[in-house]
Amino acid sequence: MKIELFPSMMCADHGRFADEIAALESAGADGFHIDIMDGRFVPNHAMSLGDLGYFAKTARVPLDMHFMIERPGAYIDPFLAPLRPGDRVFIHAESDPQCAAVLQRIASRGLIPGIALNPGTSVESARELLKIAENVLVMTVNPGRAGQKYLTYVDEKISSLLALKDRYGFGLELDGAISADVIKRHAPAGVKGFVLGTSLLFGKNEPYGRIIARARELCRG
Ligand code: S6P
Ligand code: MG
Repeated sequence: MKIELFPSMMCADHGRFADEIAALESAGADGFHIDIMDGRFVPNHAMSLGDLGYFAKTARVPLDMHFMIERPGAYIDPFLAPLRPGDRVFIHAESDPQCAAVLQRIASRGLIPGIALNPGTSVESARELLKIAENVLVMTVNPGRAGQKYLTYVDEKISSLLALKDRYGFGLELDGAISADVIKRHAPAGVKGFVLGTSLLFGKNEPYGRIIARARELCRG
């Protein structure tokens, strides 16, 4: 199975987005992971609506939008407006009492609806949403910051989701402290997408192309 690799652009050089986009696209990135935070759902802010507009205009690959905001049903619309058909949108299952309706609204705009699950959120509590989400983003760190440690207790949830993915028809993506070892363990089991941040891709003094090619190699062995 071909894996999909999404550089997390909150970890990129914010003063050189044009160069970063060009370098990562020619390195073979499958899309750009854009973290939107509201300072309430998580105690931090990451990328802005302006950044998102720039990526939507400039990137040739899909955007992989991760909304860590409270009540996306009330606040997400201005962020959906600049997106292109086929861009992927994740809202957190914990963030809105009407997640199903928000996912439906996302899909009605030609965007790909997905749910994100915090490390402390069970599969059971989000079971119905699995039927309408096309992708599930499993947080392997508590959301809000880059550079944290991988939470190994989430592995059990990843296994449970892998067992359900064909029945409900969703793809699995992991976000948080994704290293070569994490890809090597989870890709052969059926995890398709990986968000690459400081653990594997950024700040390594090595060309992005070489790192991305090596990550793909891990799954061929
Ligand atoms: C975290 C955010 C993530 C991070 C990513 C960074 O709240 O959702 O997308 O940007 O985890 O990667 P790393 O390797 O620094 O953890
Ligand atoms: Mg993220």
